Amino acid sequence: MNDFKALSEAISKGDINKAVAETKSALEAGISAQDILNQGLIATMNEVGDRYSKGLIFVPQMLRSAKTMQECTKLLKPYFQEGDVVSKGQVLMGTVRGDLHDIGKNLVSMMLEGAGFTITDLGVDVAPEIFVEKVREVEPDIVGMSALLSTTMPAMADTIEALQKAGLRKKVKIMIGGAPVTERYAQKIGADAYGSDAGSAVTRAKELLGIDRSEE
Ligand code: B1M
Repeated sequence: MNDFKALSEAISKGDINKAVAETKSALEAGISAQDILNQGLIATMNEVGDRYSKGLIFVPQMLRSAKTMQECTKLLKPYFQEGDVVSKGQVLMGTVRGDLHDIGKNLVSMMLEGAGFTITDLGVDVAPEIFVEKVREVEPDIVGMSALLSTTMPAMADTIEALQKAGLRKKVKIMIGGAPVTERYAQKIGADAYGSDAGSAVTRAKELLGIDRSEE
């Protein structure tokens, strides 16, 4: 187990320069990008969330920590590249209506891109009708939806319904994820897959498109 105390403190305080320097030195020390991500960055954001729940910090601090984490994540991106590969498939990605959380979505997009998928990122607060419009335009293989609030999860079901009404549902596979989302919820709303984290999102995406290891 690596010690990410200094990195963790810098993210908690929202000290971007220090956090970026710590991430760089961890990489230089040969610590894997995966460990930095899981044990350093994500673990700290979970702690930040806990402190927010307890009323110890407020939204501006949470936002500052989030920005700091995003800057650190950028440094890890090259380490998640699987090499030059022909696109494995087109993924249309967005955080659903009413939801502004994008760190998880960006991470999932980054890992999918690294694994050879082409990403069209619609950003945050994406209304069902925008998903529909973009599915027509981009013709993706997979629609990926992220939600971090229990109050915005229903927008995933609304989006699936909108795609159904537009006659597009059968043309795409749908994958959902985000902290409050579960496998059960995915089944309930008729999504094709649930990704619990960025790594499993890549595995699920490959499964959805029938890409097995021998084809990689
Ligand atoms: Co918000 N927030 N937040 N927040 N925030 C949570 C989610 C919360 C759990 C904090 C808490 O109370 N403990 C809580 C939600 C409670 C609930 O509904 N269950 C909460 C709240 C209440 C709020 C506000 C309502 C606060 C307020 O204003 N009073 C507000 C809502 C704004 C809105 O969206 N309309 C709000 C605002 C914010 C900030 C803007 C300040 C900031 C977001 C900044 C940003 O994203 N650019 C923020 C943050 C940072 C958090 C926490 C601390 C961290 C989220 C995060 O980035 N985690 C969060 C607490 C927590 O989650 N522990 C919290 C790291 C990230 C890598 O993980 O996003 O889970 P995650 O993504 C993972 C997996 O979930 C999965 O893979 C990712 C990588 O492993 N995954 C997918 C995600 N999407 C996927 C899609 C897939 C597959 C897998 O397929 C397509």
